Amino acid sequence: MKIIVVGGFLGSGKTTALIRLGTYYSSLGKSVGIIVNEVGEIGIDGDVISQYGLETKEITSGCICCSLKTSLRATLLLMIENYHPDVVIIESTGVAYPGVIRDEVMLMNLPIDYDMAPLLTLFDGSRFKQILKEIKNFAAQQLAQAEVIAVSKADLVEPSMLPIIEAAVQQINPKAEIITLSSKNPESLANLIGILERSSDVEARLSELKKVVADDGSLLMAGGARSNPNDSSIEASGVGSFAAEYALDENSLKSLADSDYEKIVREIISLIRADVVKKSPDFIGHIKLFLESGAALYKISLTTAEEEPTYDFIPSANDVDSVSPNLKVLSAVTGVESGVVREIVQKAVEKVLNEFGIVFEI
Ligand SMILES: Nc1nc2c(ncn2[C@@H]2O[C@H](COP(=O)(O)OP(=O)(O)OP(=O)(O)O)[C@@H](O)[C@H]2O)c(=O)[nH]1
Ligand SMILES: [Mg+2]
Repeated sequence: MKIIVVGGFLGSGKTTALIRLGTYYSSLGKSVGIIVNEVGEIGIDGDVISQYGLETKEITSGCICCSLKTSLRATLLLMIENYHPDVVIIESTGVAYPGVIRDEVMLMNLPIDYDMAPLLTLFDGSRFKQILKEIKNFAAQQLAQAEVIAVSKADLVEPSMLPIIEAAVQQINPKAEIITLSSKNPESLANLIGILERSSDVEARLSELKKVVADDGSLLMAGGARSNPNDSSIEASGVGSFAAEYALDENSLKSLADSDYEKIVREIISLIRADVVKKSPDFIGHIKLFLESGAALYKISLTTAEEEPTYDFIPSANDVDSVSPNLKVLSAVTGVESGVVREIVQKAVEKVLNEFGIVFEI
């Protein structure tokens, strides 16, 4: 079994990359299990990944590098027992220290032989300036343990900027191998796949870790240096977040045209953005909405204050009658407290659903 841990700040392209990786390994006849951790109580990525026919387990309501280490172990063991995956891909939250997750997996004494792929951390090249401005120290912490750093969304980066970004990232972590990645460029994915074929030296890392493991078996902090064991990566990131799921009444959807669904998600995200910008003008993070009408999925996502939202329409892979229409919203942004994010999101969703005459329950 091969284990791949994918980290990187909110919205850096982790889910997009792992869907492509998972689909590639499946095409080779390998069974692929994906574990995705999201910081809110409601997860969206698990639903998205499942649409691609990949076996997915979600861990929500916290971060698997902080409070949810035991959930990760339980989920991984269950997946191994029930599904016998050849490849397991673990997506950390955007506010996790991915190195801690990799180390925790190594310390689990898994009852199966496994190879650990080099620790992969994505760094969003298209948000280079915003990352430096908003979360420089936190991003550096995330990158500190990476063995491979993929400068992601390379298609959105001015070609002359790429070497500058690569050099800056290399300075943060001189040991890491730096590559570029773009969902629009199959060659960059092939390169990544080649690199993930390699294995980390688990024994060597374990003997390093033995020096810094606390009595209860958990790591003391990202990077294994001694520090406050209660350090939370979520707090360190300065990100406020809120996630909610709204059940939508089927009858009230009947009068909608297909094109209304796109309007709904676009309007909600633009209202949320407008209010977040008032509090945090240069925010970065990930605001994502996922509306499931039964027949189709409408996904929209925003990762900075100024960008155009990315909208996707995905025909539903599920049986139409088995799905209850719902809307999931996950907002995690810098510079706004979670309670305020909650107010902003609830206000925006309720306004737009009411406008379209949709009866809902939270
Ligand atoms: N142009 C471009 N867009 C990308 C690329 N990779 C991801 N995106 C877009 O960036 C947004 C965030 O991508 P995700 O894959 O959801 O990012 P993530 O890191 O999983 O986000 P969280 O799990 O919320 O932290 C989505 O709108 C993607 O479509 C890329 O290589 N190029
Ligand atoms: Mg994701």
